[in-house]
Amino acid sequence: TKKSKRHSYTKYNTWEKIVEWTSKLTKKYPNLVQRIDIGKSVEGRPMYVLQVGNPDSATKAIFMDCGIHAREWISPAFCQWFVKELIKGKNNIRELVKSLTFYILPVFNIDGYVWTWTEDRMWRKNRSPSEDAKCVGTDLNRNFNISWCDIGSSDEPCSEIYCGAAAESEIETKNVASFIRSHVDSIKAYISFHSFSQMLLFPFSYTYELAPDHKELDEIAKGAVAELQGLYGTSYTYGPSASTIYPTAGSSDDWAYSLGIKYSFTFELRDEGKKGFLLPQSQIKATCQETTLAVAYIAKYVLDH
Ligand code: ING
Ligand code: ZN
Repeated sequence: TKKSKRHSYTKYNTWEKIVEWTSKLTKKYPNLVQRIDIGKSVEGRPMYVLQVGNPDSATKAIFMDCGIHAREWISPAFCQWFVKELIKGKNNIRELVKSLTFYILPVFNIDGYVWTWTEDRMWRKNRSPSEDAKCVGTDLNRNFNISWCDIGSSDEPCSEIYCGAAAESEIETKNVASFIRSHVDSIKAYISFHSFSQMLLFPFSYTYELAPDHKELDEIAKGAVAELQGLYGTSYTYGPSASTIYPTAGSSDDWAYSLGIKYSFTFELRDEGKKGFLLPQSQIKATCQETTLAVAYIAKYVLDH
């Protein structure tokens, strides 16, 4: 018999390892974890959302995605870690798992992620060929249907921030958007994980105007960042994406917000740029621990409001 090795949460895992992990989780925790196939990537890989927590569809839900950009490896590592935390259900997390449904997409841009393991570590976009150019890939965080391709985007297929042929032109965007649309009544929060810069961002991204819920989002971000910083003193800034990082149209957080999902956040995880996308594995654990505190803070707020 084959000896099953434990999943490593403190290493970067290949897509194959991540798939195997999702499959084992659903077998080991059938009452707590469900694996939902929300559609295939361009190259045909299945996009799995893990549903963790209260299975009642009337329960408030939180949607989280990691790895929308291929090279930001700490992001999928965080989603894996966070699922483990939910399953362990220790301390303050226990209440969250009982009272909320978490939908977690550990790798949004799977083909791109595989590409960073096999061909080009610094790849960002997905792997869809464009019709009239030699260049491959659309920036999935410019492909959502909100002020599409207006600002901080490019209509040039060779650009790193190519917005695609149309809003939701990419199958990965469409799969995620369709899933969220079909669960929009229960989804109260949307949280997306990127790296790097150590920031907690919220709408708007596509305009410098303040969001209608700015004050509340700013308060939540302040509290979440305080939790995060309390653990290891990691410095974080927070605020609306447009003024805190840079303006961009077609991003997932603005789109989710436009759908009525008020609590919409984007994390830019460690570091501040020293290692950047090549964050050493030795920092995975601390990054995930501190980020878990911030996410738990947001989740608790959502539960209480
Ligand atoms: N940064 C994000 C990007 O898509 C961002 C910044 C976050 C823009 C949220 C809009 C909304 O460019 C990285 N590192 O990808
Ligand atoms: Zn990113």
